[in-house]
Amino acid sequence: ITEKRRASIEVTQEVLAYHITATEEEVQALQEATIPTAESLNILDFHFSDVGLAEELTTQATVRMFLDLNLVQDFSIDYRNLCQWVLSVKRGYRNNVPYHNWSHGLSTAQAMFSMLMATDQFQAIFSRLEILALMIATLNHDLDHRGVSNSYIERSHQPLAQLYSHSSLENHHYNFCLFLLNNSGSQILSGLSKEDYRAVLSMIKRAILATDLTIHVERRAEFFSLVRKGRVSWKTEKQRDLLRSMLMTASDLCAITKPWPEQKRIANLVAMEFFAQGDKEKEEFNIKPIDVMNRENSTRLPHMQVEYIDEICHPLYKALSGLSDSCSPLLIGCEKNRENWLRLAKEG
Ligand code: 5BB
Ligand code: ZN
Repeated sequence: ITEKRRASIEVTQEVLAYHITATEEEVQALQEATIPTAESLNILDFHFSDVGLAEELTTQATVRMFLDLNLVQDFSIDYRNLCQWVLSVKRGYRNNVPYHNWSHGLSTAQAMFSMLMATDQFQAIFSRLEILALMIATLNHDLDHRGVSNSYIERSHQPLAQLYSHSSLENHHYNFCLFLLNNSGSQILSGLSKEDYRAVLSMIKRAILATDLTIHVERRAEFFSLVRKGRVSWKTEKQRDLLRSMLMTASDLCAITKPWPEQKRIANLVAMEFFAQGDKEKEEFNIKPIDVMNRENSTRLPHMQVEYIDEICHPLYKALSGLSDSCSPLLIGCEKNRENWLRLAKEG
């Protein structure tokens, strides 16, 4: 290892730890706060939105999910470490990114929480360790997102693209997640046996990598066919891994299931992020961006949302509802939004 390389690793780690570590006052405030109930935070509701939720309540809501799923008790999670870890995860998201920010991390974890709490079914299928993995994975799945796609990262020859041949971003989100779990004062997994620790990390990694939409589209057919057959036992690790992956994407894409005003608001944030990438592509590579990222196509947004629903969202929520009735509000929300986007697309 060269001196230059050592300097780079050492400085980078120090600076990152500095930026993601919450102040003592922040940690203490969260640790001493009376955490509101799930009902009062509305986190059991599939229609949850963090609009108008005070910043402190977003971290408190996260702590509430870990408490109500009994994760703090079952895995002897040190409460102070949990508070510092949650504050670090929040800091790990970039707030200058319109869509892939802390709000999206929180809403993805909340969607997972509401699915797990809506029925005994998932909690009967999954072990305690799997539930822990799913909650950590959803909350962390887009850490340090820069608002650009894997394809952009590859084409701009960023260091991240040289490290991984595919899913560059998702690999980075997982690495960032691992960094936070190991950071001094936020080691929420220190109560686990060596064996459980290795198992939970491996599940978190697979769950975060599963949020790459390209991977989802490759794997979903197997899930759809299992659900169609019915009466799956979910006993084999392969089946369980597939179900965990599908629940990750269902949580990730939950914006499409929200009440219309919220869906419209979030779609506009996604469009802002896509168009900003398109602008950068025009400027840096002097190319015409793909349709979804080309600002000149902004009037086609309703049409693109209908396509997005038909190709990606609807099949997934349909299959999930087939598996568990408790997920049908997600499907209904998605269908209502399709009608609204279709109406706008026709109005032109
Ligand atoms: C999605 C996959 N992508 C590589 C090409 C475009 N498609 S799409 O045709 O299904 C599409 C999805 C087109 C437009 C879209 O939004 C226009 C505002 C969307 C879309 N995607 N709409 C949404 O409301 C949401 Br939420 C999403 C998911 C965004 C996360 C995907 C990030 C991957 C980076 C490219
Ligand atoms: Zn996401």
